[in-house]
Amino acid sequence: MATEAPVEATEIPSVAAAETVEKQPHKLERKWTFWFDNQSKPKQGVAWGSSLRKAYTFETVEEFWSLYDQIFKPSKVTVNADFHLFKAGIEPKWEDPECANGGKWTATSSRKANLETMWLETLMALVGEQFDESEDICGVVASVRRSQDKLSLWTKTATNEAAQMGIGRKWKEIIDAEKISYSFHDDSKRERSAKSRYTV
Ligand code: MGP
Repeated sequence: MATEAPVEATEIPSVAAAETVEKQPHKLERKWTFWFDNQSKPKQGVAWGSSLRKAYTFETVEEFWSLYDQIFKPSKVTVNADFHLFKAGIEPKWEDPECANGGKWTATSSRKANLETMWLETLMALVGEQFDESEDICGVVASVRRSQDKLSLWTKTATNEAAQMGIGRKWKEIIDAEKISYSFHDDSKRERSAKSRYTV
C-alpha cells in the first residue's frame, strides 16, 4: 500500500495567506472611465457637452462590477441620458484627439431590455479585451431615448475600413444585432443624420 509522503508544514499555505490571495483585486489590461450625460432638461443656448460628466475611473474587475451594479445600468436613468465607458484619457467627444479622425458603429433597439443586455455584453467585451483591433476602440455610449434606444461603439481611424469591419463584425456577434452601421464623425459634424459608410 502506498504511503503518502509527509507534507512539510511550511508547504501548506495558511488560511490567512489563502484569503489574502483571494482578496487581491483582479487588474484589467487598462484603465477605463465611466461618463454620464443627463440631457433630460436641456437648457436653451447651452453648448453640447455642458452636461457631460466624468464619473469614475477604475482598473479592476471588482470595481467594474460594483460600478455597473450600483450605477451604470441604462434602466436606472431617465430618458435623454447617456452613459459612456471610454478608455481612461479619452473624452467621449469628437474634439478629443483620439476620436477626431474616428467614427462610430451604431446599433438601435426598440426594446428597453435589449439595450440593457447589449450594453452589458459590450462592457464585458471591452474590459475583457475581446476585440482583435482593441487599440482602435475609444469606447461605447448607451443613449436612452423615448422612441428608440441606441448603442454606439466609437473607434479611432474611420478610414481604416479593414479595422472597422473587423470591429463591426465582432461587435454585431457580441450584441446579437440584426444590422449595424458605421458613420464618420467628420460627416456627423456637417449633417445631423450622417450617411452610413460601412454596414454589417
Ligand atoms: P448625437 O448625440 O451624436 O446624435 O449628436 P443623436 O444621439 O442621434 O441625437 P439625440 O437627439 O438622440 O441625442 C446630436 C448633436 O449633438 C450633434 O448634431 C451635435 O450638434 C452635438 N454633438 C454630439 N456629439 C457626440 C458631439 C461632440 O462630440 N462634439 C460636439 N461639439 N457636438 C456634439
